[in-house]
Amino acid sequence: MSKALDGIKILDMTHVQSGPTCTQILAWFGADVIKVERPGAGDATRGQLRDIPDVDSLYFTMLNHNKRSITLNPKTDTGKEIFAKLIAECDVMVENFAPGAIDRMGFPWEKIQEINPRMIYASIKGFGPGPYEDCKVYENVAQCTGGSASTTGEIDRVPMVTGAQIGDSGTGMHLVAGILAALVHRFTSGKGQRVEVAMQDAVLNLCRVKLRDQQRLDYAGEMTEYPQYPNGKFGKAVPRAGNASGGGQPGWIVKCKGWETDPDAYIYVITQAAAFPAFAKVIGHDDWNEDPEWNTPKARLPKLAHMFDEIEKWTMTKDKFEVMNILNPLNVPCGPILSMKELANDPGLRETKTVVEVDHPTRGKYLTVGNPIKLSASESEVERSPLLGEHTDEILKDIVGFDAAAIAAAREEGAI
Ligand code: CAO
Repeated sequence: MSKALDGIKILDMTHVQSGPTCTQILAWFGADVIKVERPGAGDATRGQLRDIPDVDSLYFTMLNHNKRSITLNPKTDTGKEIFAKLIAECDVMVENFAPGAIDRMGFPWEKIQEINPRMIYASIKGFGPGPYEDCKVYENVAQCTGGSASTTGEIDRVPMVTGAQIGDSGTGMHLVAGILAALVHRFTSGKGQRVEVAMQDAVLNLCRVKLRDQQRLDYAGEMTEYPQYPNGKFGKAVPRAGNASGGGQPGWIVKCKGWETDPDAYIYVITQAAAFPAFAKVIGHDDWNEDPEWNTPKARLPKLAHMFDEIEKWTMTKDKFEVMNILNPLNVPCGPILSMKELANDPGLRETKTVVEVDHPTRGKYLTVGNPIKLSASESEVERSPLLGEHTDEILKDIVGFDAAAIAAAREEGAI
């Protein structure tokens, strides 16, 4: 089966998480991703959070599948020559170094365009143009500056970062969309272009509903579906709302049987209006269906805390999967809190290759998340991440046109 991005070459100057997430997706779609790494060191994540001494970390392997690795120092003379040739031969260059790092290597955008006018040059930075444009940024900085931390957490408690890597992986996914749009545009324009995503912007985009709520709050001074209504206080900014659904249908996390000992014995339930009568009946509150104090969404709004307490009395009599099995046929949207342990062993996720086992020459077998984007005519097979510089010689021969003597000289110079 051919792959969607067969024939597309990516010059991958990414490191850590945000950029590698982007290029890994492109590799899964079939692009030839050439990961450029500093000679002797490589991507810093190869050595971070290591579980096995001297073996590439899971941090690295799980973000760099299906890529080739070349060691190259573009700051040396021969390194510059090789890098220029790679720019000439590739379709897309992706980087997420600190602001100005690629310019300092001697390759500003103007020079890249001169070498290859069809090049799509995609970058991730922490912030867009403005007072913070030179700052270095990691995941949680982006979550804090993009509106996520301010709106996440328990009511009246400290701001919270979330475990989902919306700053890094979220930005990487935005960059994928920009690169694919630029590739399509190149078919008609014949020209490359710059694609830039700031981590702050990507997080804010993912928090778009909270900017919606800010304007609703500015207008009305309160928001009736937030847990602060009607007894708590609203300030000037969108407050943290615990586990409130954030949408037009009230939801909350409630305890299930076993919660005393199992930290994940909980379920999220949403009291969607259309399914409420059946939901009320199954939890033993058929009386709510006749009572005007309960039988409309508006009437229920000031009593959501009490309503979820009553729901919880019922969910605590069943385990989270029993609750799901009872509520699903009633069209009540709900989701058990699944731990990483449960997800790792979920047969359905293995079946769809969303969770896959990969074999690695120095670490052995490990689990990873496969491509979550399923294309019917371009299936993704997850291949192990490359060892540092594993493909240096083959790339220099096949793409750069170096012979064995030139490769040996480049190695002697410290360029590769
Ligand atoms: N050969 C030689 N030098 C290389 C090289 C190579 N193959 N690859 C990178 N380098 C050099 C860079 O040129 C840079 O040198 P100068 O500062 O002298 O120009 C140097 O390595 C360090 O790069 P850096 O400043 O990007 O790395 P850092 O560890 O200090 O910062 C990070 C890391 C992530 C904070 C920063 O890269 C950044 O802000 N990136 C943009 C935002 C981003 O993507 N953040 C998410 C990271 S994932 O959590």
